[in-house]
Amino acid sequence: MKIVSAEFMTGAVSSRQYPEPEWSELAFVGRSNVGKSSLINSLLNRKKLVKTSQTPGKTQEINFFKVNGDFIFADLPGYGFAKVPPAVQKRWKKMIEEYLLNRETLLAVVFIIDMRRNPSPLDLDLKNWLEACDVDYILVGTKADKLSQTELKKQGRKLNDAYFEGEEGELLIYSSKNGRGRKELWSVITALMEK
Ligand SMILES: Nc1nc2c(ncn2[C@@H]2O[C@H](COP(=O)(O)OP(=O)(O)OP(=O)(O)O)[C@@H](O)[C@H]2O)c(=O)[nH]1
Ligand SMILES: [Mg+2]
Repeated sequence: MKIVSAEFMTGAVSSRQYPEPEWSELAFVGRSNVGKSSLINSLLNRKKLVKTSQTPGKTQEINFFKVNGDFIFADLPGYGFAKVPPAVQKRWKKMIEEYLLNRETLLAVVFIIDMRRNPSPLDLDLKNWLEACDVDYILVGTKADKLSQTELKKQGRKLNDAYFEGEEGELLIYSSKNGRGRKELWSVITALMEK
């Protein structure tokens, strides 16, 4: 996909603040600090369109970006960061669920996990929840640049087993640092958009 334009639209904490439902939308979801905002920047070839941070819990609202004047990327706050007070965690969870359940223009979720981490209960909960609610998702394992080829193979197998055992589906390996998987992810996204 050639990126002609990418711009920030608005941030929202409740559905009243979402942009008008006029364009197809993809949402980027995953644990706090997993690399959601970096992945959006990498897909859009922008270094700083979306703020990234080494401090988990940076993205605290849903941020909407218009791409090529034609569709929307929504960057969701990360879940599961232990240092966020329980009340805030609860509010975020509500915010994410409200969005995923009600956003009528949502095409699919880009569900991001860390290639280096073993399958976590929180992530598997999200997977089951997405499936129960009938939300389509693409599972992406990011930060692949931090592993050797051998380790990647092993982790890839482990994660695929945990997430897709006996089912259709495959983890897409990604790195926002070196662009690995970018082409593959775009082709999955464009196929979804043309459906
Ligand atoms: N090496 C490497 N580092 C990455 C990659 N993706 C993200 N990072 C780093 O991971 C940290 C977190 O990245 P963010 O993109 O801010 O993560 P996030 O999921 O948006 O975080 P929250 O908004 O806090 O939930 C930053 O220090 C990034 O530079 C990657 O593919 N490779
Ligand atoms: Mg972020």
